[in-house]
Amino acid sequence: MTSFTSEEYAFAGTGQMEAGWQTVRLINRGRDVHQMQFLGLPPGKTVEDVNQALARRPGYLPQWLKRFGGVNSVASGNEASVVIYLDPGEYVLLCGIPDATGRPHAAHGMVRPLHVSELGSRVSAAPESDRTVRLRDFSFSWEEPVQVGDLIVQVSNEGTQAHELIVIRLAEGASTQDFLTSYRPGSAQNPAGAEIGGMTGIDPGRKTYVHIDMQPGRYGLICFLADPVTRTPHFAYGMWMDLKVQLRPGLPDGP
Ligand SMILES: [Cu+2]
Repeated sequence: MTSFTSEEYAFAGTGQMEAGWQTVRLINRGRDVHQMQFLGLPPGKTVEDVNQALARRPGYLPQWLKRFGGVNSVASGNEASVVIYLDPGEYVLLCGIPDATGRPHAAHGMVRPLHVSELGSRVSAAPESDRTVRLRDFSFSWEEPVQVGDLIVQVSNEGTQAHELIVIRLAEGASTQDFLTSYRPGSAQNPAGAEIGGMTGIDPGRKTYVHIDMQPGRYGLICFLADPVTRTPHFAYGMWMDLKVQLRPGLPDGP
């Protein structure tokens, strides 16, 4: 497991990892919600090119970046982890969550280079997953009933554009639509719920894994990524979902 920490506005952690399946944890020591995206740089592109693109169009990541996933939406004082497959090459680690003015934290310095070396001698395997959530243009599919417990959920992108998964633990009586309605960039508090992690953007065809601690209650799944042509966020096309998690009736309470 490789751990990173986030605060306003920087990541701390290693600058070098090995290729293959890697468990990545983000510990958020900041006040704001943060994420850590693993973005592959194509040959000839540098971190400076990413910074320049963000300076020109703050809200949009360049389409030439390869999206490998990463830890999404960790609230202040919390941590979350994912398992993602890294190819050898050069990467940027970046937080694309907007501040109150709509500028991504990346524009304040949450951009960091990472070198991924060739596969090491230790062969890494994909984890066994308890559940699969499929990302499509533009919906989530997650079979119900949802199990209770610390789950390893496979997140696979079966769409034609990049998608992300943000998991919200909803407040009593609130829905995912309530969360979206009361969502304000840069605000750490949303009366309708709190972010508990998820997977940052992954390219079509990519499979990743996220740890989610599912307790009885209600959850929301949201994709905030924008369509590259229309600039409309995917949730506005229907890419959100309400999930209910309950203990299975008829089973005795555990020890
Ligand atoms: Cu999406």
